[in-house]
Amino acid sequence: MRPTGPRPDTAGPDSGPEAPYPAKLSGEVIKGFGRGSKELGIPTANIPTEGLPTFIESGIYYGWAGLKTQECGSASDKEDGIFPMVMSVGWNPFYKNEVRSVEVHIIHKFPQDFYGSHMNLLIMGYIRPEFDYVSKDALIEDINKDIDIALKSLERTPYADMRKDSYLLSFPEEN
Ligand code: ADP
Ligand code: RBF
Ligand code: MG
Repeated sequence: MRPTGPRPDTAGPDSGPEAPYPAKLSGEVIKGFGRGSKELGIPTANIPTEGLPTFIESGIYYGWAGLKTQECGSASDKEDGIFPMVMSVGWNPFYKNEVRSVEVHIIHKFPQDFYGSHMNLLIMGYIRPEFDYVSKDALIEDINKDIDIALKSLERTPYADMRKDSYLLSFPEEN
């Protein structure tokens, strides 16, 4: 169960990410459990667990995500396809999953789904381990706090600067 008490406002050192972060991960968005993360207001783009660096243990992470704007439908002039994200890696103890999953909630409102899109991730730091919860509301409350922590953490200059990393918008060649 999640320990009680207040949570910090940011995660990781203010001076900038320390090894092994920033860590790169990419994959194609696949169908998840269809459990309705969306209905909770927290859709998660799932990617295959293959290719996950071995040092990424189960837990909650934050960072930057890069998508093709024409595929996620966010092609306004201001938007370049790079968004803040929170990522859950593990077994979802609250749901007692039998397979490990990697799911990314992108902190942005999209007009359409983007299953099949290639997603590039720069994992900037670790927030917390996975917990079991007394209720769905308690889980949602913690996810919303993860989102606040991610946004506040990414505002810090060394973290904000990495938004410009060309890796985020490098996509495989189309044939
Ligand atoms: P699934 O169980 O298939 O993963 P979800 O209910 O978690 O279904 O919804 C995830 C899908 O919603 C993603 O694959 C993506 O296409 C879409 N989506 C829309 N907005 C977002 C967002 N802000 N973050 C992540 N995925 C989103
Ligand atoms: N599931 C858990 O069982 N325990 C967790 O601590 C947990 N934390 C999460 C944190 C974030 C930022 C996200 C995006 C998901 C988390 N999940 C967790 C996964 C959640 O159960 C999953 O997205 C569900 O499918 C929501 O319906
Ligand atoms: Mg999902």
